Amino acid sequence: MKSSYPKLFAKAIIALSFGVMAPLAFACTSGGGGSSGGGTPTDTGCDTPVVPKSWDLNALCTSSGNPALVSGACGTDLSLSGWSTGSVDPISGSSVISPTFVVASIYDYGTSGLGIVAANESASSYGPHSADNINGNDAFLAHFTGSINLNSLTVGWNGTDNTSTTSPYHGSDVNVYAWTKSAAPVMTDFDPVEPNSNLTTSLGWKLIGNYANVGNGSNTQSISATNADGSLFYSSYWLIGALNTSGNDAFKLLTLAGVQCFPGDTPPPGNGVPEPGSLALMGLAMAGFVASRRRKVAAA
Ligand SMILES: [Ca+2]
Ligand SMILES: [Ca+2]
Repeated sequence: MKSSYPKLFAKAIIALSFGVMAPLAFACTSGGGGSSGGGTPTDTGCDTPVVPKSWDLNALCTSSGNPALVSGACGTDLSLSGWSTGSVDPISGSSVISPTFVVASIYDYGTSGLGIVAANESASSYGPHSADNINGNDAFLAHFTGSINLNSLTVGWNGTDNTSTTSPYHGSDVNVYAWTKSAAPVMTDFDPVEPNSNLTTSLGWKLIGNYANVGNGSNTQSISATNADGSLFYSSYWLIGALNTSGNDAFKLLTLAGVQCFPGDTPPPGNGVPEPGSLALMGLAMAGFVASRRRKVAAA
């Protein structure tokens, strides 16, 4: 079959265009879709393949003292920070509920898992040192260096199985959210009045699941974070806390597991990668620049 030179040239241009366009067009579609036949990429996201990851927080998180205060570094690709609406009035010294999240400490209780100690709580044996929703809602913010789809967690201790008759804790509901914006989350912007309804997409948080009375020990809580089309949802920031308002929940976080995109595969929310909108604007700016150059060349 014969082909003229201009036709080959046009085909090469079309092929090049697709080669450049495809990563931008499909950057937000990640995982789940798999590949289709015919050699045409339908998804340049995280599906082929992803890297299974797991984090044993008791082993990985750097801590010191007794009880052991966690520094925040948990291995090479995860850092944790503690947040709570539990606070202390700076003048009276009494316990108050803050209108926003404020920084809280994380302590490592060995195989019982990590707990959150808010400013109005104590890290001692009898302090409410778990992630709880009494006197303020406590939460862990997990920041991964990569783009992660969290798919399970375990708790080392929970309020549901607590045998103490004097403890107010008799539940262990765990609430999981993922961050959706390109800029990092500002935790002090969080409005805790109705956390479950306000942690919406308008604030940048995507509700992944409200898991009732998560078991401890060998129980594993599955997490399913997907996009509307069923593909896996990835983010570099995940919020795991006792964020409902029933006020009897408590747990200590022991492990996290998920899958990670290959580096550069999909922009992870929270790591400052341009959003599709700004990529489109960049494309328009480039088109304008090229057109301007052409006009100048024509005029010369
Ligand atoms: Ca606590
Ligand atoms: Ca609390």
